Amino acid sequence: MNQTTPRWDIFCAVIDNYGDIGVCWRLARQLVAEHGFAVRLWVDDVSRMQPLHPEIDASLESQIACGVEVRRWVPDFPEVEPADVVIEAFGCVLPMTYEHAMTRCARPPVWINLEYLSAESWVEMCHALPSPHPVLNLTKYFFFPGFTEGTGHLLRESGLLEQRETFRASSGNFRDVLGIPPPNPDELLISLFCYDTAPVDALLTQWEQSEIPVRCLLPIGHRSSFHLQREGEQPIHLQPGSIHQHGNLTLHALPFLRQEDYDKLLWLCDLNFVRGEDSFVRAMWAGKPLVWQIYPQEDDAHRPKLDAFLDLYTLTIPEPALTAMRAFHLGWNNFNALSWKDFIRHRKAFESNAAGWADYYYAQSDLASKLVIFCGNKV
Ligand code: TRH
Repeated sequence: MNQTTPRWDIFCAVIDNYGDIGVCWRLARQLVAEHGFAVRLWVDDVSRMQPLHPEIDASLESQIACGVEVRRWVPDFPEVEPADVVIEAFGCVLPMTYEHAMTRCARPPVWINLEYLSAESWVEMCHALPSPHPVLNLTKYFFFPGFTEGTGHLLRESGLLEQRETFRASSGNFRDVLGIPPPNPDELLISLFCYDTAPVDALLTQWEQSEIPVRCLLPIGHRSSFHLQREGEQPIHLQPGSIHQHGNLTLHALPFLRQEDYDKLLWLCDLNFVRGEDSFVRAMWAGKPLVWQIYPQEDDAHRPKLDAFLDLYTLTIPEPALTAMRAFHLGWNNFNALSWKDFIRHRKAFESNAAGWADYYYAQSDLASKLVIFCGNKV
């Protein structure tokens, strides 16, 4: 690393779950690996990173992982020299001491607020807008991930789809490690990652009665165990490693996988149920049909965001598959009833849509590259 290596600081306050740190950790690694930058990742809850990257030692104040300097973001923030580019992820508030240090720099850092992903049309209008600090002589820029040219695009490592295809050509070892039997063209392999609010029991019941057998892979390590509730029956407790079989459903409870292995799980499956932001985008890159559970907000504030995505995602799906895709998403997000049968009969249309979707967005530049160009023009 020489004197001229660009230095970036990424600040991540973990609100809940894994999405905030999942995105920041992915971006930090990419900036190091593909752009050769010196990146410090400041995280208030380092332990939340550990399931994504098990080599992380949550007890350390500072450590290097994949070339990224991972620092605990403590309330009593140390005096440090600000980087050339400062990213506050998802509107987290920077330490006051750090903001003041930014004002003392000979050339103030480029300050970015990296926002959440949305397909809504207003994103294009707000992307890259400056926001002058009310008191200090600093300007912050909004950077929105998104799907259209006027946004910051999607997070994606270079060569990802080539890696995906290489993995698909020989995934036997990965299957063995997870205890998944060899591929069976007569069954559907499905991964399931969702919030507790999803109608999981209704779905599992429908899978038990499904015409096509379903093998469901459920990473549950993020909870201590998973309770399967059957009407009139005692709850079934699943631990990572346990297999439950009922009717046409076989359910494999898996541990929480490291981020790279979660990608492989998505690449392996015929259909992926994903949630939030990062797993959602990763499922897009898998090029297989996905079902998204959006992060629920009060007063159904998430509904327009869901609708905006569905409008875009179903653009090239012909009727009646389009209506079925929309209806199933609304059901999975608790806006109406869920019908697996009505959904899965359009599998072929969903498959070609998902493959085309991944290829289309793969041809765009990725979020990290757009961010680097944007900040490079400001430095
Ligand atoms: O965990 P999430 O629900 O995170 C959410 C969303 O980002 C939401 O928009 C945000 O407001 C909220 O956090 C604060 O879902 P998400 O975004 O999919 O993040 C999960 C991360 O966990 C992602 O990086 C993939 C990773 N993961 C693994 O690495 N291994 C696993 O086994 C699984 C299931 C997930």
